[in-house]
Amino acid sequence: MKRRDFVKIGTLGTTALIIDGCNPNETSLKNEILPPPLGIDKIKVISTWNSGIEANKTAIEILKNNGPAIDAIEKGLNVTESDSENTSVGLGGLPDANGNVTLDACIMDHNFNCGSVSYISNIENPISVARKVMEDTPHVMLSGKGAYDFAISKNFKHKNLLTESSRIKWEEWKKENKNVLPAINHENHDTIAMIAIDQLGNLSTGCTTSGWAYKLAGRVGDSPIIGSGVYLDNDVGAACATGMGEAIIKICGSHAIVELMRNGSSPQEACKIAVQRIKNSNKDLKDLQVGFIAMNKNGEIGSYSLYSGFNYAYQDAQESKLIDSKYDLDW
Ligand code: SD4
Repeated sequence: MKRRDFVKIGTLGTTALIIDGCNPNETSLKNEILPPPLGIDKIKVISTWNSGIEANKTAIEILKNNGPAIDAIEKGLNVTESDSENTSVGLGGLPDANGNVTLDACIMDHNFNCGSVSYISNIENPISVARKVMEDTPHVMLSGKGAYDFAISKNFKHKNLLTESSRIKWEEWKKENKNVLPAINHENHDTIAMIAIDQLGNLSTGCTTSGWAYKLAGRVGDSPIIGSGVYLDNDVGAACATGMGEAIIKICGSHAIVELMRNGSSPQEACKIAVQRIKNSNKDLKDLQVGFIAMNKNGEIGSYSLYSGFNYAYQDAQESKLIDSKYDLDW
């Protein structure tokens, strides 16, 4: 009998012994990489803010049916993008200073594939356009008119995203605030960033937003920037961000968290260290809210924000709940 080979499958530590046929004269045992065992107990979704609860419900159904995490992310985020009540994402998002709604979104899968659109207008579901950039082009990021034209070429429909109530808010802002930007604080947020793990143990992540309300025309935040708004290494974990994009970009926030997890930090510790970096790298912390969520390869989760008031939605096969994030400072 030849050597018995035992195959260790990835980080799951599963051991498989395959006997090749039953002929005693042909007693070869051969190595074969088996797919890891499926596990409905493995699936999990986390999303920023309470609007994540509804998005997670759509995402978890996909995962329960053994769908891939990337589908859960796209379809889950579509829910929030199409919710006209959410004034920070997609339809109904607050416009820029000129009254134009411009959107940022990105998506990343377990094989380092990623796609992104920034400064795109008149397309309700930018996360789906980002996925098309990832899958149908050799590029990672399309922006502005190019991103819009690409979306139209892929049969996305032109749509006016400025709802009547968002238009009225913008008119009031112009009148009352003399063009001073509202703070990104506990009252002005709701960008959705999501992480999902599927039955095969693969992670995906994505983020979609209309960005900072009444921003200068042309402004792009952290949300479409791979490494800032989201990052993922399937051997380690994933992280994503909400809050003031300018501060998140400066420390490549989501990438920093994944690297911290690679070096042994728990998701919670890694998010906290990233927030501390933001605290140390900005002199004026007034109104500077940032929040991170993270999940490692084993499905452990964590979060941290600079100020109180940040929460995130958790969903697994059994339960859905809103978790108050740990934080550094009280408002
Ligand atoms: C941005 N990070 O455009 C986004 C804003 C945000 O909750 O997250 N708001 O900077």
